[in-house]
Amino acid sequence: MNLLRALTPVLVVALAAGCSGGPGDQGDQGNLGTVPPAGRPSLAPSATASPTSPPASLPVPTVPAVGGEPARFSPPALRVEVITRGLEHGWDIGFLPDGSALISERPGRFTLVRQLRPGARATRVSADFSDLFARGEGGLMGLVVHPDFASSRLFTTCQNHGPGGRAIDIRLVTWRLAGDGGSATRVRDLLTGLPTAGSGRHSGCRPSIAADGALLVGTGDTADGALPQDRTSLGGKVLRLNLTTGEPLPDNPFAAAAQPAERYVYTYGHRNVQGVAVRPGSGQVYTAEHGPRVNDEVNVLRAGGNYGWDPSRGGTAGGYDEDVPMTDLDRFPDAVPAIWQTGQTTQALCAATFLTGSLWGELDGALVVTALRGAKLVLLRLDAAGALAAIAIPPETNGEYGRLRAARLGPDGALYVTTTNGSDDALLRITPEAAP
Ligand SMILES: [Ca+2]
Repeated sequence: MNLLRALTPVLVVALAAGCSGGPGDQGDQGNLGTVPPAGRPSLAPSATASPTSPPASLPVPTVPAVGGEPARFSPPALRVEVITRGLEHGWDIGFLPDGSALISERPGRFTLVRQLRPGARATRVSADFSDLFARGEGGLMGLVVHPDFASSRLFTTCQNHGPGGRAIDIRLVTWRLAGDGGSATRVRDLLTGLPTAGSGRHSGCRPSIAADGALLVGTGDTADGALPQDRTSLGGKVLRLNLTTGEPLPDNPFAAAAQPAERYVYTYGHRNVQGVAVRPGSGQVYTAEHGPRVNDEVNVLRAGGNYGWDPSRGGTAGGYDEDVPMTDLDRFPDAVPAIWQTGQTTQALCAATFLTGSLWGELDGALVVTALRGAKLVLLRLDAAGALAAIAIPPETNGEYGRLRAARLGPDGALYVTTTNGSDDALLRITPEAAP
């Protein structure tokens, strides 16, 4: 209980600041939680579980959950700089070869930040969002810049599609940015048919590019209890596809499935995945996932793995029963336990990315996760095999900036984070205080 005792003073302050509100993405900020792990895999995820290696029939190992609190470490002091303000729910950040950053904002807006330093000039990028369905948690969401952007000027977003205000689906859309950065035009719908809710709830949706160039997409279950365990639905999954063609990759775990949607599925049994991070040098992929009122999760992905969320209780419960465990090992003994759960309060974990480079000193290699409701960054140190070794909450970003959403490592090695409080949101640049 040492961790709990250490956090108690902060918890009291956070509670005094008020912590009402619903679960997940729409919750209030300020609820710290206790960061206990609900599970620690005794069988470390294999470093060979890369996106390129698994055969379709790879069995998911049985990994017993072993409770226990993680070790805590004291992070070095961080410097936080406000690069720009005036954003509205900055959802994701893409870095361009000219040193600028492209930000997607949930109501349906691209903003180009021309320099990555405080006081940077931010300009609007005109784009057609006439079909965007921006409601609740849905709208314009994640974004990836294509690796060949210097020649193609392509980037791909994930967004709710609903012309005339009627929710149709969530889709991946590829855009081309004009040479002057003043406008973006649609090139193609890369993938359509991701389910959506009329409320916008649990829309996901985080694209990230894996080490092998595959596009990985974390999706949400749209608060439909049947979807997470239904491998023929694209909701409540991590998808894996070709960034150029939109086709599922031939070495996906269910590539031979009769139903075309299932061929995209890399992992299933998820609730709402909004963080997808590729561990440098290992090919391991980590996700951050919203829990219900408890147990947000950080997971390491295994191709074909079931992550154990089933609010339909095997189809016996109608609707969406959120009292089931985030990883239901009774119903799915082969489900893959999280490497960390937030415990009895929700942090509303959102984005995830790895800190890498000598700039970060002792934090080099740590996984950083943003929290919406928790309004903080969480740092996770992993061991060589990929299991959680220790955890820290930097005080500089604990409540100071409100809800934090996007997290991407910039070309300068600094961490860039967006706030998501709804008005005058900021792009933050975060580096170790001791860095030059
Ligand atoms: Ca799970």
